[in-house]
Amino acid sequence: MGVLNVTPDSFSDGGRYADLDAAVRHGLRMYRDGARLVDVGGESTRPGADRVDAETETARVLPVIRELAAHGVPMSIDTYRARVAAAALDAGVTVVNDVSGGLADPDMAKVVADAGCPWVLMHWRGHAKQMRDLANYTDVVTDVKTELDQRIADALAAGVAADRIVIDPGLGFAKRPADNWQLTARLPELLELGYPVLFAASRKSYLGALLAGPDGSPRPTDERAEATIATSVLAVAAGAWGVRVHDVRGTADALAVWQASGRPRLVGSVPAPVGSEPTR
Ligand code: PMM
Repeated sequence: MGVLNVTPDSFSDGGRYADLDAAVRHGLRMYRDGARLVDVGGESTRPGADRVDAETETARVLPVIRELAAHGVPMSIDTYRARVAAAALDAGVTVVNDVSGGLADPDMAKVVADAGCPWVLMHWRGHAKQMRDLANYTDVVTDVKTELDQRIADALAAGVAADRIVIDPGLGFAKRPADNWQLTARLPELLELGYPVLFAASRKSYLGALLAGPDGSPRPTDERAEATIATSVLAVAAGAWGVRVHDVRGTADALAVWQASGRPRLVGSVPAPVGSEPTR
C-alpha cells in the first residue's frame, strides 16, 4: 500500500502532493513501482493535527481518485468519515482504510457493509489532539488485541463480512516508541485474532528516535526509508498481510528479494480479504 496524502500538513509528505498533477503523478509512480493499493488521504492524522471539515477533505481527495481510477490504479481511501468514504467508493476506490477502526463515525459500518468492500480497522483511542494523553497500557499488545477484537465484533454485528476485515495495530497512534517496538516484536499475537494484519511503520517518529544523531535530534522523516524497509520486511516475514509505506519502490524490491529467497513466513499468514487483491 503506497501512501498518497493530499494534505498540506501530513508529518512526512504534507504539501508535496497537494496539487492535482503532482498527486496523480506520484500515485501512478507508486503503482508502477509495485503498490497493490494507493492509499489516498485528505486529512492529516499526525499527533496534534487540526481537523478539517468533510467538504474540504472530500474536495481534496475526489479529483485525485477520479484521475487515478481512470488510469486503472487500485485505491483505498484513508478516512474516518462515512461521507468521505461513500464519495470515494463512488469515485472508484475499493477499500476503506479507517484509522479509527469505526469509532469516529457511527455511519461508517453501514457504508462499508453496503459497499461490501474490505475495511481496515486500525487501533485508535482518540483524535490527533488527544492521542498523546491516551498512550496508557497495562500491556500494550494485550490491550491493543482486546480493543481490536471489540472493533471486529462491532463490525461483524453491523453486517460487515468477516472476509472483508483487515486489522492494524496503529503504530504511532497513542503509542510511545516502546509500545511500537512491542507491537512489532509481538505481531504474531495480533495474528491470533484470525484477520489479515496491515503494518504501517513508514517514516514514523519512533524510527526517527531510534536513528537519532549524536546530539539526540531525531533522524528527519525523509531519511527513514531504510529503517522503514527493514520494519516492513520483518513484519511481512512475521505474517503481516500488507505494509503501508511512502517509498514503494524500495519496499517492493526488498519484498521481492525476500520472496525469491523462498523464506517461509515466520508464523504463517491469514488469507487476504476478499476484494483486496486487484487484478494486474
Ligand atoms: N498512519 C497514518 C495514516 N493512515 N492508516 C493505517 N491503516 N495505519 C496507519 O498506521 C496509518 C494510516 C499516518 O501516517 P501518514 O501521515 O504518513 O499518512
